[in-house]
Amino acid sequence: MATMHLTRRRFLDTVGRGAIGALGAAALGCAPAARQSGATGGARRPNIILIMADDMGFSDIGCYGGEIRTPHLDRLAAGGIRFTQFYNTARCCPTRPFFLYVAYTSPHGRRVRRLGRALRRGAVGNVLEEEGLTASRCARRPGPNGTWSTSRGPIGIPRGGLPRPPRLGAGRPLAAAWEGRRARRRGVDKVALGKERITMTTFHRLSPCVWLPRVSSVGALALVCLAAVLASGCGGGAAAAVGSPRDVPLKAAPMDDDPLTSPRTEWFREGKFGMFIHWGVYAVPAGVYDGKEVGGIGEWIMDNAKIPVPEYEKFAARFNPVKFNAAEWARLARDAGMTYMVITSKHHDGFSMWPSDVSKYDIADATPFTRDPMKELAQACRAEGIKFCFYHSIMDWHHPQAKGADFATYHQEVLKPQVKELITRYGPLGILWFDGEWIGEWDEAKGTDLYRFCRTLQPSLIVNNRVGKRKGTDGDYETPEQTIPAGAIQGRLWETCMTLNDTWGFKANDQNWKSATDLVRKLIDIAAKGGNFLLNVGPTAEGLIPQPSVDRLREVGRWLRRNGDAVYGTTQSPWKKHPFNGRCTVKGRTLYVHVFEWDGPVRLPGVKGEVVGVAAVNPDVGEIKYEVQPLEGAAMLIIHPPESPDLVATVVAVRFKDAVAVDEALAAGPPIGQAADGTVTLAARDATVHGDTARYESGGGKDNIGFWTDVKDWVSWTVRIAKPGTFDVEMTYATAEGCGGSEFAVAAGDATLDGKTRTTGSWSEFVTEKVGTLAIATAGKTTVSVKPKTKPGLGVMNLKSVVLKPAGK
Ligand code: FHN
Repeated sequence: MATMHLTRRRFLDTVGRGAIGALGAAALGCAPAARQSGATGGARRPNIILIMADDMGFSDIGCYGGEIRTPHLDRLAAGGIRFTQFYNTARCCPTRPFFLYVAYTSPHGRRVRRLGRALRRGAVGNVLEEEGLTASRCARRPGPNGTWSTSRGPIGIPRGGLPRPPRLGAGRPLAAAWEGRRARRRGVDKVALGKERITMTTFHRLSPCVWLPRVSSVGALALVCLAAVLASGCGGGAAAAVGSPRDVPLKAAPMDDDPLTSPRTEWFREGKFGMFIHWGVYAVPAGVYDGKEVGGIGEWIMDNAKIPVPEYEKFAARFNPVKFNAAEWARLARDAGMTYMVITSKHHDGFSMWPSDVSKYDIADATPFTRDPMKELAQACRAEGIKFCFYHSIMDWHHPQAKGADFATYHQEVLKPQVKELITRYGPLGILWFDGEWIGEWDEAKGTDLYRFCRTLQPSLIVNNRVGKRKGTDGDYETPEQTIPAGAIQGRLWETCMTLNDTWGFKANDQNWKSATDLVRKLIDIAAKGGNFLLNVGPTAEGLIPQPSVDRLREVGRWLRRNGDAVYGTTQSPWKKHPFNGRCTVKGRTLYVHVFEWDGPVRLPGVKGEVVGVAAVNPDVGEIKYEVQPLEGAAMLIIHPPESPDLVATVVAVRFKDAVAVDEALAAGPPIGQAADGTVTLAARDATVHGDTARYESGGGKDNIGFWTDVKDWVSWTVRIAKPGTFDVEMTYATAEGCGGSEFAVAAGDATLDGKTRTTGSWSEFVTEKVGTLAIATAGKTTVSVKPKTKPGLGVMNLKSVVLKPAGK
């Protein structure tokens, strides 16, 4: 890559002229095409001279006054990407190449921005392919001595993409930095492009313009500003930085839409990572009452310390968060890479954090604080492009009618009116996150009614499953708490909520903070299972987010800024169990391999489809070497450790020619073998679930297949039998009252065995029963399955394991 030094005056001159050119081009508007089609010979040369230093990746394009490798550019043009006329007989130098495309008001602004991002990631290939254009010659190494050839010949993009501007002191030329780094290894400092030296302040700001009519610097400055306005006007802002989520708007949808695929939940599925905020009166005692530390989570102090209502109300009178700064909270969420924020409007203590017309126990009437923090936060989030959402507790320890027979009054005269206030005053909201639904006064019917009430007020709203009784059909998505499911939750959206330390609400003495590395890896683990991560902060009564939380969130954000593409908008991994210390996610034709710890090469069995490129998402980790070895009709992808792995998680992007495809059996990992005594243990966590309702559930003592409400769903395991024979089949399962009597068949290869469950008392009272015997005559790989036939009750069973024991042993 060449570096050129230009005096500031020359620079302004250049940019000025560049801008004139761009404006000129823009003014020429649609003319360019004509110009293009009208063969350049006759048409007046565009008054923009661009020097497209080849490192912009249009290697195939070739510029430098050289002829454009037309077939390629024409294909680009054919794909609707209008930058042909730039390169034809022209040398020019855009301050931000893509700005120039936008200047052309190309209708493909979004595509151009994607191309921009791809360029930076050196993934031109797949974008051009997505544009239906072949770009075989894009990703190539820089010239032997690290300089970019100035020949008219194409030079490409360093494998692994273009260097991201390292965070250097202002103004330090990038190229030099890039070359410097190489150079330091080689001991030279600068490289040249022909007789010119180019300094690039940021990767895309190439400054030389070597041939344009002179303009005064003031004129140039004015034009630069105009160009900036143009850029912001036309293109809606230049390419979003790599690693940032798409800004998906809230979208309304009919009441009976399917949350799993509805446009209404698109932003949620894209965003992946949110900030949970437990903030309220409980931050005043901060875990201490009567001079004693109160055990348990901070926001439960009223209940844990059995504080009488009048006593607890005194804390409200002391709640005065003068240091609260909504913009700082919203910015922190954005800097952490979070795309939505869920704050407690009212927790179980019944205190309303907004001025409510139906309660005097609120921020306006019960505290000295005169502002509406929820209004300020809603505005600050919108300014940062973060979806604003509310947590709201159905349980209310303060309101006299919120329990027992009076609950109906509380329900109709407080709960629903307050929910309406929240939606209509602070909306449109992203999510209403209900909680406290476990009280006896609440039931499914009320849940369904409240769900419809919310969605009628705001059809684009998302509502969690705690609007009902956390059944698999309640609300729009599941909310595992403080735990990450062992496997992907099939057929339902889900979101793990978790504390940064051991409490949701602020406790002064709780300093048991998770590390940033642990948090990033949890986010990856959750994304690899198709879920969202709602990570909590508990601000102080003054309105400050504890510094340890701030530090960790910022660090998570730094990792996401470099690797976010491998999280935002991804879908779950094809591997249920990852044969390496890490996880995988998928987006389009790219498989992202997130390696937590390198223990030699990563081996991924079962890859199907042609791998067309492997590169680190964050090029700072260096080059990625890989191999693809044949494996039982598919392939084993082997990825070698890079020079400087990311100690948090190294993300490798594996691009496929077509869709990411994996052979499930091979991906499921090695078949389950027999123990020394010939026993085969088939645990729920290792099962492959077929169907949409049944799924593996873990955490909270659970370790079984549950939610098995569809008799068509079934489970299976791949087993390798070394010692064939007859086996006693034992099954460990549980069924609630009235749910026993499900008939099922256990099969191993061609052998089958029928069985019937009985009521065990509850979904967590497991029994182990012998179902019968099965003969497995041949050694080798076979599939063992459990398929229900009938289901008299709500669910077939909760299945913990199936064990095959050599008969008579
Ligand atoms: O009791 C609450 C608890 O205080 C906290 O709000 C969590 C967050 O998900 N939800 C309940 C416990 O499940």
